[in-house]
Amino acid sequence: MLSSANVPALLHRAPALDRRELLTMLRAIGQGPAALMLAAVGCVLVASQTPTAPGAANDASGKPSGQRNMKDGAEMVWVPAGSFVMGSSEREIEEVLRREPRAMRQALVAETPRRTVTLEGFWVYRDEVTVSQYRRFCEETGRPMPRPPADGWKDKHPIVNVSWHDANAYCKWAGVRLPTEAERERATRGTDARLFVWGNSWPPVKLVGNFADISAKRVHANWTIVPGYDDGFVGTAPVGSFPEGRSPAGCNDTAGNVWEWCADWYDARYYSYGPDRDPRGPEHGTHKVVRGGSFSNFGMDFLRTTFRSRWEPGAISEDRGFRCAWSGPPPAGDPATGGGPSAAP
Ligand SMILES: [Ca+2]
Repeated sequence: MLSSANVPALLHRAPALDRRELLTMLRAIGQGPAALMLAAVGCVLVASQTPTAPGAANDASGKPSGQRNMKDGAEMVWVPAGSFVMGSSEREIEEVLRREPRAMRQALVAETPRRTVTLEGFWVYRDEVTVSQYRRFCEETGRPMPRPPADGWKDKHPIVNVSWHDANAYCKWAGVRLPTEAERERATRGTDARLFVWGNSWPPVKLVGNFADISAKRVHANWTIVPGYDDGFVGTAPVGSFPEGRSPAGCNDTAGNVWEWCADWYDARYYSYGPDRDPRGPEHGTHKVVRGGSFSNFGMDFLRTTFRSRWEPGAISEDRGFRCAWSGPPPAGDPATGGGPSAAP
């Protein structure tokens, strides 16, 4: 059974499901003609686009706790070099299946084996890329804005309906890159192997992100929601609306709001053979990794720090966007580099 996703996030469910299976399931669970139409919209593929925007120089803001990318104004946080626990053990997967019986074992086993991964230090955007930031990219490059979501564009909300190619082109324009899957998990999870970005409690005991909630159910009566949870947003929320849910690294909205594209190709078996140092995904693939869950998700399986999903790189959805990363110099005083050079490039 499908559990943790309402339309359109339902389309993120299960690597093994193709579009026809999803539509069949949608009919089976009675989401109705409107949902089918929305699902069809979510499935639209956009043509592949070759990134052409040149990389741009970054400049430092001088802030000791972070750095601003002057190209798009994004705040970045520094994640120091080191090791963290990535993925889940088989015992942890069994526990998730016990607590969330609607979860799919087939999807969760891709998180195994749990292992210790070591990364170089990196910068990562504190927030998801916003509509206003993406609009500026489009204006400067002549790229068309994506199709707007049902409730229209709102400047401080995350950009959506962007393909992996769109996200990658934005990153090149901004002089940065998409995070690897390992960086994305490290930026969310920290170094204490927590189950959720806010800790280990389920359901959340305070407002920690934008999920399928009581507010959404007032509009979408047939949605399943996080039990007893009301974040106040039906669709996307302005980025950074939930400081209580900020990750140990300092990133906002790493769980919920929108799914986020990662740089890596997806392989369900990758953890069993990928390197333990700076893994970058398989060399080839058909789907790109997406992470984090969205405003449409309600299950503990999807909203954990370790959950892996995927989508074709040309596909767009109203609940999928991205954030960027950067391999720039560390900030002054970074412990891993013994107080290295200033972050100013
Ligand atoms: Ca919500």
